[in-house]
Amino acid sequence: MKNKTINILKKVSEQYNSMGEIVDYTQCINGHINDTYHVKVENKNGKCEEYIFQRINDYVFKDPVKVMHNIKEISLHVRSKKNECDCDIIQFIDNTEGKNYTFCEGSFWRVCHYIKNSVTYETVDNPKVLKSAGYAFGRFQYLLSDLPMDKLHETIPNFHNTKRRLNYFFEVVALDPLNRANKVKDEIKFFEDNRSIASKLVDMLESGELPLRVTHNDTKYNNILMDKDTCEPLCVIDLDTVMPGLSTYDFGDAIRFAANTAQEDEKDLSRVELDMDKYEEFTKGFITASREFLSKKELDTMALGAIVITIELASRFLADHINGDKYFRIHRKKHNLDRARCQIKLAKDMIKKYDIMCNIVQRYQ
Ligand code: GN1
Ligand code: MG
Repeated sequence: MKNKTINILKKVSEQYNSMGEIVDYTQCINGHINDTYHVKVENKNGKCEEYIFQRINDYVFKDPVKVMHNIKEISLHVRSKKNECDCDIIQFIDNTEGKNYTFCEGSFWRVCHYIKNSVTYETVDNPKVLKSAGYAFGRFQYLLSDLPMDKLHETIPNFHNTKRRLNYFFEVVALDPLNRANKVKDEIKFFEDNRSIASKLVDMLESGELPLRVTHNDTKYNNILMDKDTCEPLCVIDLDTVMPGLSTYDFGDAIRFAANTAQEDEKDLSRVELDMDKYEEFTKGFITASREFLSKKELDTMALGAIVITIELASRFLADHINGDKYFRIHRKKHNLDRARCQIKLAKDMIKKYDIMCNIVQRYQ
């Protein structure tokens, strides 16, 4: 396996000008979709350089060229506003053909410099560091708020169409190809009970109460590279799903991940709840960065966004479990079921805390 991987990485590196010799690599395992490698290269002068090589998952992204087109548009737009950026966004290197991706051995690859002194976190220990993460994601939306939407492709159609996600979930339950739905009846009931809350934001979009904006759509805390020493955001990464979406979902997804007291796949559900200090710090940062350009309705639905996206992701994890784990990479048996249960527990806790969540958003408007 190791040999096969290194050979492919070498072939990819040959498509980049004077990249030098690969001397070492490690696989990064925190993403659920693409394959990511931290690669060390020795250049002609004997100096070590570090890169990130990523194979795009084409089961999930049916048209990687469109994904990379979007990323180019976004990078150009954000870079043209350099003076307004406190936090960078990831830039991929052009290959010898001048493209920001490379086709090699049947897959699409992309390469970027490894950002020195950067780190990503799966959980947050210190609530205070969340304010700057909130600011970074809010600012990201602000910077893209004047990028014409028709410049971007929809890389995964209906990605956060929660209504369709739930319809699909119930179709999978009905098909139950591996006889797994039978064993998760309580979990399925949760989606029956909460189907109407989960549909609310899509209804508001359809009725014109909420606008589409260019949004990130995958605002996990580990999609910001943080400075190892200062814990300040350095760079927003994972731009694959940047496309038209609801601002509220970006806020909500970040809360779902970063304000959970436990990790996304925690098995001990007694450890899973919404940490209100973390919630408040993130909210402070996000709303400060975005209140100028978001509508009152959008701000008023932020807390609901956290509930809706948590239910949505829970349904995606459980559908994938029932379907045989085809979409999200798993690292243990029943991993997607553990993830789904954790998100259900978190969503239930958010529903209990909904009024307090709304009050906090109100405070920073
Ligand atoms: C996936 O690959 P990663 O971990 O950045 C998924 C997100 C989910 C997330 C849950 C394209 O993101 O939608 O919220 O897992 N990305 C895609 O951790 O489906
Ligand atoms: Mg992602």
